[in-house]
Amino acid sequence: MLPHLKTILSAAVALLALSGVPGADAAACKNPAVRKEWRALTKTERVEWIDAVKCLAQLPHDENLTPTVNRSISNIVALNASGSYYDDFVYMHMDLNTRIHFTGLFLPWHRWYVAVYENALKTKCGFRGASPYWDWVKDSADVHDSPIFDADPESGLGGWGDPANDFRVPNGAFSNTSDFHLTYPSPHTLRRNYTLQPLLNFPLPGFLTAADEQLDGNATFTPAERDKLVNGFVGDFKGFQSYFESFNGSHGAVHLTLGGDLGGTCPDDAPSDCVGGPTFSANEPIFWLHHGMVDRLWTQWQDKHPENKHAFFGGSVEALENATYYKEFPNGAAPFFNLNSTMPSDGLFPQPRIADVMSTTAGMLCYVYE
Ligand SMILES: [Cu+2]
Repeated sequence: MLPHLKTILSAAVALLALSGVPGADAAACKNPAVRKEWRALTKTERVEWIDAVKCLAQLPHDENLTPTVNRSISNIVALNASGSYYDDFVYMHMDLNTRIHFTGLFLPWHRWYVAVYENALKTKCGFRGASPYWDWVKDSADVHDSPIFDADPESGLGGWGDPANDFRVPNGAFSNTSDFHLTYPSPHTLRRNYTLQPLLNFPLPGFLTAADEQLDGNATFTPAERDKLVNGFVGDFKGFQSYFESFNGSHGAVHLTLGGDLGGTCPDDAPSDCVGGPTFSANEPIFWLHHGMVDRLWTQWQDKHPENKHAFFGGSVEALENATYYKEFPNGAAPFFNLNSTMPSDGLFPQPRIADVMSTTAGMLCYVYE
């Protein structure tokens, strides 16, 4: 126990010294930031977050961004130095796609990613709030008409895309006539394509049952499904992550129900070698709210049982070659990670260790969810 605590503390001190990642009070975490649900924010608070996101999208590319995955593996377009700092965040996720999904890094890396993004909003764009989340469980009965899809040009996330215009979002603060422009995989504006049954004709054979393929996306994030996730899998990190991240689980279903950028579909006018998938999903500002919710459910699971708090297990190599292999290693095959393993940050940030983000109120982090 003691050496473990000691390494967490020394890592926190080292990280603060290096670049002051999240939370000014992180060393002690006496006053955690409170992350709120989008609908609990005042209109002014929504405008502040939106303005900061759009500010990041006006800042220049950071030359420190250094892709680490060979493009024959990542299947992504080349880095585009004319993109914005927001695009750099997207590109890091594109580059690292095969290392941070269906591996043990999924939960800790995305927790870290939302935290460093939130910190960039603060340090580069004057944001003073906390990263919001979208509690999609509240909308499981009717995602299409959720009030989060608000057309207000200053405080709204915008509605559904126009099918006659490549599902480009026509209203809200990130509309196709706003100054929110995206670079990857090719220059375009934000797209959203409501998809009721996102698993129809699923491309990987044997991964899903015929019944799964018929699922309505929202059936995966009902209150009952959330309770099953948060209350179950006691001490079983692999089981928890793989239920959450599986193709018929809530994490992916939210991505695919919103379609467009969050669903990882290529723009109509992208080059013909564009490969869809999870890579450029962070183009969608709702990505940060969605992954806030994913992180929130992980914190709820961690708090549910003492055996969950520090539970961690996962491999470093995606096991997606076939369904049998995937079922054995849904969160990655060997070599396996441990809490001291570092996570990739593509030159934009110091590399965190998994242990640094196992708690949201210790190590390098200092926040709680409302
Ligand atoms: Cu991701």
